[in-house]
Amino acid sequence: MRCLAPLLLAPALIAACQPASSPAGDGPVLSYEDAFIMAPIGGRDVTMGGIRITVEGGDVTLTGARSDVAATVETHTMAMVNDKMTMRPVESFEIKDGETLELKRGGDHLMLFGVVPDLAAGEAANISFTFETADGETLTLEAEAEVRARGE
Ligand SMILES: [Cu+2]
Repeated sequence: MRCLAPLLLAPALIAACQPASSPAGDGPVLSYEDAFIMAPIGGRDVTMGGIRITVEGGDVTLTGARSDVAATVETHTMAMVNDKMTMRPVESFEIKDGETLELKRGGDHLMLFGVVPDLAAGEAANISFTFETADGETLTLEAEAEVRARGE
């Protein structure tokens, strides 16, 4: 948790810790937009979500995600199998310096399992992403996701 030290020394630096970044400003800096989770339909406890994550200042690898509203969050990709689009879990996604990883419906996406039963459109939910930098450091990105209804 590299944000803690400067945060304790100088409260003014709190802003520098959001989004996740190295304290000294060197190393990769992550930002995000359009984080969402689809409201589960028909009482199901499985749904998908998405986000756009951009990195500046170095390559990172997205190695995991979790949320308070789901038991587990997986990263999935889509692939053609026997002429059918199917999805499968992937261990990680690499994001090159200056590039944006887009997780969305119909492409690479987030899959949430064991979703809390009362999650409804219009609510907000957290998604916490874990990254590894090229020199083996761990970064986290705390995203606030909008819960969306089908068709939005
Ligand atoms: Cu999936």
